[in-house]
Amino acid sequence: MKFREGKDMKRALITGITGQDGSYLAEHLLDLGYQVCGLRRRSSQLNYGCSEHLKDDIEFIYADMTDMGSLIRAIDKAKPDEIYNLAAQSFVQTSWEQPILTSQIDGIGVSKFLEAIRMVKPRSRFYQASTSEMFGKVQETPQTEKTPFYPRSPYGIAKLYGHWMTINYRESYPMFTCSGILFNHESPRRGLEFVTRKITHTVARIKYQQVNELRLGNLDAKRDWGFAGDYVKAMHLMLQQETPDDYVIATGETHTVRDFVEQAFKYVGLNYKDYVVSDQRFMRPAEVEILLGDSSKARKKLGWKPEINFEQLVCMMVEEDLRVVYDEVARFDHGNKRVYGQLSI
Ligand code: NAP
Ligand code: G4F
Repeated sequence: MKFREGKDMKRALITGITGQDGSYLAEHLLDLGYQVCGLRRRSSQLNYGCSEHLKDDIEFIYADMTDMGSLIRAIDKAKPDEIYNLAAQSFVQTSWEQPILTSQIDGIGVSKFLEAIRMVKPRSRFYQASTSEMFGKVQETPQTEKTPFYPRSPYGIAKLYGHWMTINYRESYPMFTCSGILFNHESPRRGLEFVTRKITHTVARIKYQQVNELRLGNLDAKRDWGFAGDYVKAMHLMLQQETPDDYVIATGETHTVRDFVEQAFKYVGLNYKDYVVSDQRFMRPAEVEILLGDSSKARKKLGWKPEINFEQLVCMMVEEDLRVVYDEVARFDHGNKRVYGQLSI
């Protein structure tokens, strides 16, 4: 399929289109008949990331969240009815190593984007990818839209700034700006450094005897894990309402990292205790111990609910990684064995 043209088609601009959520959202909007433009940054390798399979259906525009001129030009070129800001330095651990870059992309970048929209196309509707990480050291459980924030990482703090700027713009100007406070959501497209994908990918490598251990940090941390494909539908629904608002998106179930590990190993008939090794390198300077979301507001007002549960999510991810690793093994069997070493992420 080629990039769609048509006068009456709705136009969407997605930042972070090469990432996990950007790819699922692009698929969803294309299915709904949107023209989709995606913002991507220049890198030494041609990078479509998770949206590689959609590259002929999307109009890509080069821009960077830290470069306001490029954002202005991107909005002018895309002329979007809806804008989804998913771009971020999204890995919490890295935010301690690169706190300033994280603030510039995830915090100030949102300001730049909102200003650019106000200047170029103030009538377009705006979605900001806020996060349960803003609850941090949780002040109540479960967390709702009214729970006070207490971020515990440079990432959470930068995101909280972007969250409040999004609210401030709709309170200051006649702009339609929404924030989705999304709890952890995963998929086979999740980056390999995030704990769920690290687990399922390593389980597959253990199954195919490429490695013999899985090094992890805090196994007691609890997360409310859902499926990314379900969560992007909520983003779209938020921008179809009469008035802009903020919504918690979550499953309402929480599980420890240990639960995830146990389930993933069980799926391939192994006992996690024989393979998991505790490694200080993966402990956080300040941990978010528990996240559990109450998405009643979204369920009532948006009519949204998750379709995939925890067990289905783990199965989906392990199954896909078994396929991925099988292909890797088949491809590299004749040559370079280094690809099978223990990942250091
Ligand atoms: P992801 O896979 O890490 O994708 C992040 C995207 O942001 C990538 O496309 C990346 O492009 C882009 N990006 C990074 N820095 C940029 C910059 N300076 N300028 C332009 N683009 C930049 O993240 P995700 O899991 O899809 O998450 C999407 C959004 O939701 C993020 O804002 C994240 O913080 C937020 N969020 C995620 C979750 C979750 O559980 N997944 C929960 C709550 C909120 P490159 O490919 O070039 O690196
Ligand atoms: O998978 P994680 O790295 O995700 P985290 O930190 O919860 O952040 C994700 O969800 C947020 C929403 O709440 C998003 F905003 C954010 O962008 C990202 O998508 O870690 C989950 C938990 C943590 O408690 C961590 O300490 O797993 C624990 N963990 C234990 N061992 C590990 C490891 N995490 C990673 N990445 N690697 C480990 O080896």
